[in-house]
Amino acid sequence: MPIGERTLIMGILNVTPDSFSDGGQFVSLDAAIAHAEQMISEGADIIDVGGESTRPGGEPVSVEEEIKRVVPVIEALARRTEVPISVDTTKSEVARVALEAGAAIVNDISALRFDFYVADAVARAGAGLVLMHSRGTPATMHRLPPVADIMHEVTHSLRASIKMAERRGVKRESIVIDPGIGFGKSQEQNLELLAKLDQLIAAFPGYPLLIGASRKSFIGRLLADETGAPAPAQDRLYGTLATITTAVLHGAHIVRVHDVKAAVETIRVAEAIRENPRPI
Ligand code: 9MG
Repeated sequence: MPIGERTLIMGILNVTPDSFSDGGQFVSLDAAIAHAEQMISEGADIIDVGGESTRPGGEPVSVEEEIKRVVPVIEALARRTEVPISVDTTKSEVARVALEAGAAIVNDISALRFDFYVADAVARAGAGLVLMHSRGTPATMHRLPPVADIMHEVTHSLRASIKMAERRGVKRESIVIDPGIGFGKSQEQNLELLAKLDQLIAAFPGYPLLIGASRKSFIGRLLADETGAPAPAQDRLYGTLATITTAVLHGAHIVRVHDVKAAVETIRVAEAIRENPRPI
């Protein structure tokens, strides 16, 4: 993939009945394929297929159920498109079957904490691996007390995950890191991570960085109405575009988004500003 030449876009395809911002919309195979094709036509570079909700409070699903949700979608997409498909899973059995079905990347929101055999499946397939920082599990992360120093926590934890991945045979150039915006972080810590992305990138030379802030709750809280009620997920697009601009200006390599067309346009403008030969 042309990592570093331009900011790549990972389009989100949730095939879950309960995802936080588009739950249930793309559960049928036809609807999922149509949505993926729409995102590809708008400029998605990767399609991320997830069969288990990772929203705060989300309940786990069985290996069998997750495979039943993601594999038919991955098989159908792999037949139709050259665009790389990633599978959003923390389970080695799901990763293995998804890679056989045509996925090229595993997006692990536990960064191997839940099941380090994910790394073996990735290494065997010569696939890519996204290591995302998180704390606890999706069911518990919103109840955890915040850590004192989030930059230290994310850096330390991702270093351990990278070491584990490489020890189990994943090539250094196949790994992407991700600070996991919204996963076991306080409101201030989500903002701090975004504001200090350049420091995070500098701490991991040679590892591309992915940011996923699309429609997340911290944006809803920033855009709360006069009663204090957070903005609903469908009203978080402009807030999301601010996070994409920030990510591009700080040098992120990949953004994970729901709204591909809006992200493409935002990235074009932000990159032009970043590449301006005459900075003010
Ligand atoms: C599955 N998923 C939900 N949020 C995510 C994020 O921020 N990054 C990655 N890599 N995956 C995510």
